[in-house]
Amino acid sequence: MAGMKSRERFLAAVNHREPDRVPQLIRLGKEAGKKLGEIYGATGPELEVRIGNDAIICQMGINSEMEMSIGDLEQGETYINEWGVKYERRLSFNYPVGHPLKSRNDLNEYRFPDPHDPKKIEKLTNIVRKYGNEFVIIADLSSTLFEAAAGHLRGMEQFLIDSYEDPVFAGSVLDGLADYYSVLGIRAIHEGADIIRIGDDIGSQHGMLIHPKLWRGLIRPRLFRMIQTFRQVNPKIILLYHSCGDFRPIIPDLLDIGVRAISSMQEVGSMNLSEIKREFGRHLAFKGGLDTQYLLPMGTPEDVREGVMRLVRTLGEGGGYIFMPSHLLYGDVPMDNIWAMFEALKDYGRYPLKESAPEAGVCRKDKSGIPLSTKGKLEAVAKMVENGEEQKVEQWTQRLLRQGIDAREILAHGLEKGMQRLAEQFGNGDVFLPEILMGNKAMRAGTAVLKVHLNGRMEQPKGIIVIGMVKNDLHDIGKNIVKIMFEIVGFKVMDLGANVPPEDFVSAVEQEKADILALSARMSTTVKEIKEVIELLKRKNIRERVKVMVGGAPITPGFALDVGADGFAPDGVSAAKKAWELMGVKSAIEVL
Ligand code: B12
Repeated sequence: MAGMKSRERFLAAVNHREPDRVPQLIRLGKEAGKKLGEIYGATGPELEVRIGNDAIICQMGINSEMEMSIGDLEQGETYINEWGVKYERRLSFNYPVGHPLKSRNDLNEYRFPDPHDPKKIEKLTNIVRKYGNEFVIIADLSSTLFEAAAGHLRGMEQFLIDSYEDPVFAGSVLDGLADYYSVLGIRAIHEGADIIRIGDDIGSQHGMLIHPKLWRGLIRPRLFRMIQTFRQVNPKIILLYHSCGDFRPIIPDLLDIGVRAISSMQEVGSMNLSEIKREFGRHLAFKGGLDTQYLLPMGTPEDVREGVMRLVRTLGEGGGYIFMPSHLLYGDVPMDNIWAMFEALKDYGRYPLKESAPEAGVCRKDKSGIPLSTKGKLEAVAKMVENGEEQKVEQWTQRLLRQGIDAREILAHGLEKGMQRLAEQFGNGDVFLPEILMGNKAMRAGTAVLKVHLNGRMEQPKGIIVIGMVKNDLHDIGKNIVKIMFEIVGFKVMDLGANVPPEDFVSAVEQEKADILALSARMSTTVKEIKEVIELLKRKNIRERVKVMVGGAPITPGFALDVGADGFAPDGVSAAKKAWELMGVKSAIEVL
């Protein structure tokens, strides 16, 4: 099987046979293309061949203009294309900013571009001529329906409203697109394309962007019609469907209507890749999967190696897998990680997979002995908390612990940092309550892992702490972090929750024989409640029996002093250190 040609290798994999190695189709964004282009001295398809791709994709759909250079546009410069869509140059993208179907009536006058136009097929013809013998040629007709209608022709919000308010109109826009792409697809097949790629981004991090029922009503029948048309021209034509994000609910539908391969296999939401391989792997081939959100830009080369190995082993058994990152490679991916990805695919992608190279080795260390880019890994965890990715936070926390990263580091610079950033965004109106709650859940999943880990190393309870939000204050996210920190460093914590009246604090201190009372206030309007609690402790003659710690964003060290508190701390980690100090433990600094 050694020395297979690219074409043979790719087709074997798509047809569920094990080739000599896992085929590759890595797509390059502008900056990554430029960097690699300089190294390899090539551009375009030639560069793709040089980096080892086994297929060439020819973008023919409406979204091809988003990334292809339309002349050399300046930042902010705009142009209107033949669809009537207005694009604006933003960073390295051309964003659709104006839509031709401003009102529903506009559809009556609207003329779709002519799919018979000879220019539409020129690029594909050249690619087939030059590369068709050796490589698989993919004619890419995306964005095909939903994304083309919503993102380009009508505007996302408008089209979503149309789908509910006026499904006949929404259907007519989609029919126009389906007709256009059917003709273009037929021409591509005649021209020699091996695979037709169709698709729209209909998935997000946590599920589908539109309800599967809506997709089944609006999109599925039109895709089916297109696929039937293509099959009439060439019964063997392979249909590859692409969506980013989580689109698992409609995978059975795709199989039903004749799709034979799917991408981009982002492992988010319900896209559990091993389950998907188990469930659909006999009939569907998969392309993509290597994470471009965290792993490639933020992981270490070792992480990337491990990621490639895991992916190839999860999706590659028995063929049916084409290696690719889950999106284009963008400029944020360090070159070291790109090389690590290439190398790892060589090492782990040979069939039979079980006999390819052993597990990735341990992390390389820099001079200070700290694993390379610990910062990047912690940042990745912070980002996951921000995204509310509970499962991922749990897995990564475990993983970082296994890699020898200190639990306290993970807590302070990963989990807590993510939560704090999320809260800031909430304050600015950039995210809303659901995101806050999901972030909170994700953080707790991580801290649960850390707690077990740290408790094992800590001494027995250092003391008892009563904690709560003062009266009228419901902001318990920060307090929960502090509580977890206290527990992690070995305190028994009695949490009274939020909106706690002064009397309840005082009686809990008495009943629990608390060593420390930790009072949290998050609003300028509730900080005065701290004073009330301390006054009541005094009136009950128990002030001297308990240390009082205060905290919360509006609290300053000066305020703490004024109200006669024993300690203040600005965040969870320093709150825990402070608590040890208040207990008279000299080595508090060594604990955290
Ligand atoms: C999330 C949030 C909410 C959520 C709370 C959910 C929850 N379960 O906590 C919801 C939506 C319910 C909410 C409601 C309200 N909110 Co609000 N909310 C926020 C927000 C965005 C984030 C707060 C947060 O969680 N921060 C993250 C945590 C990690 O930080 P932290 O609390 O500061 O905690 C850290 C430290 O302070 C310290 N710490 C905390 N406690 C303690 C205790 C001790 C002993 C120690 C040592 C240290 C310590 O360690 C923590 C960890 O690092 C802030 C905006 C902002 N800019 O922060 C507004 C904010 C706090 N909210 C505000 C307001 C006004 C309200 C509402 C009145 C709004 C309304 N109209 O409904 C209500 C009031 C509800 C109530 N009665 O409490 C204002 C308060 C303004 C002020 N005057 O101070 C803010 C600042 C927003 C703003 N734009 O001004 N809110």
